Amino acid sequence: MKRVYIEELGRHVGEEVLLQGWLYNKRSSGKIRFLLLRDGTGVVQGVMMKGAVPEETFVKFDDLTQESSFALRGKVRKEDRAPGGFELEVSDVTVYAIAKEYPITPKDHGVEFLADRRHLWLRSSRQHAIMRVRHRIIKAIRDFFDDRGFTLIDSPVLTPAACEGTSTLFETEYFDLGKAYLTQSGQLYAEAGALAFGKVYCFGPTFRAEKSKTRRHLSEFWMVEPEVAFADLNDDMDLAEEFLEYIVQSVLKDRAPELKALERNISFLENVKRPLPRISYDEAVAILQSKGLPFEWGNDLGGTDETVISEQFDRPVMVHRYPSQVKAFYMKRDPNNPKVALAVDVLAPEGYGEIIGGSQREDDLDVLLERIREHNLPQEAFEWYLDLRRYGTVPHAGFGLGVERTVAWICGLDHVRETIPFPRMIYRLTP
Ligand code: NSS
Repeated sequence: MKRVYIEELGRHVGEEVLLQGWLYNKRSSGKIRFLLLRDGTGVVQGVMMKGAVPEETFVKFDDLTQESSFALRGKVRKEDRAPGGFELEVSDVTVYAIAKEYPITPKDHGVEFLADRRHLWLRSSRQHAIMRVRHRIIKAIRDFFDDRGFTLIDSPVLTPAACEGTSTLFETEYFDLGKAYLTQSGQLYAEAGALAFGKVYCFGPTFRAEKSKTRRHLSEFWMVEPEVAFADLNDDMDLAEEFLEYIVQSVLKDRAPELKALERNISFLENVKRPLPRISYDEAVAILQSKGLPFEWGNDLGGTDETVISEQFDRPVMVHRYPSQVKAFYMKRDPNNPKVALAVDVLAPEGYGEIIGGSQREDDLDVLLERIREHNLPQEAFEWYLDLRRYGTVPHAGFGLGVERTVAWICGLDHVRETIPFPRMIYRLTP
């Protein structure tokens, strides 16, 4: 007999099939028993009628507890009233393992209770919907760059130096070579890649020893970082807006049922079309001050500031040219105003905050050396990076998109902890 998945049932109407999975729920009414089986692709109800199946099959209903593993054989029937549109007329039940009393019941649990049981929580339909959106976002990310001639150049996780400031570095002993750090960003290596291959991206886990307990911060998160040679800040913003449009439209096209299950209001997502608004940091400051916030030029935008700015727009907004004093050492200063860096942050609407950070890079050897000194970074560790300016330096630019913040925004979640299978945060390392 053919083993099929629930999502394929539409192609097997009238056929006898085998479904394998876990008990999602069960109910009975009179002489009818319903077994709800989930198999990771959906949930379907198996229907057994007393007398229509052998008695020993019929009583297996009583043994099955929530999350017990079992198989159903039976005929697929179209049934508009059933969840998913199909049901199974059961002819046989095979029990694999009866589950002990399952800790996650349909009643409401606290989020810490669920987070401690993340390995089981992932089985819930809500987590299922989120992970399927996450997967689709990641596929869109890869497709976008692969289809546009970018080469994937993965950067190392163990690195000899900081990329995004020294205050959030995780460190470890590295044999006889001293300290190694978990990468905060693959950018510096992506720059080497761009000067070798023209257009590249790296995509992997990145680490920040963030002391902040906000709904936007993880200590381990996934970041995709394109880097392009012969590109300036405007090219970078063009790429970022095309990229965001592509991601959001791909999810809208292929994950509508999941967004519906998450009760996501998709009107904001439907607006994510080019061109995205671009405002300078100076204009952002003016917005904040006009709203009565005591914001002073020169500070970085905080979470609340980002929320207030993004609320002025119906789609993501790009804020460019930040004061260089709050930005990383590698960013090029604006030749027309050296107080600001050629940087851009993209803020998601509805208060989701920064999802992309990028910039045009400093391509002049002497200026870069000066920045490394100003930031008190160890020059030896950056010699290889400085070589990129010694040998055929060119204007180049790139950005990093955080996957988890993007998932939170697209799914409409109020915390990044649900956007990654096993979140790592200041107060959570398990499961
Ligand atoms: O620090 S970033 O703003 N920029 C970089 O790391 C650059 N080196 C990227 C580049 O130009 N190649 O981080 C980029 C994005 C940011 O917009 C967030 O979406 C995400 O990475 N990010 C985070 N997500 C979750 N948790 C934390 N702690 C976090 N930090 C950054």
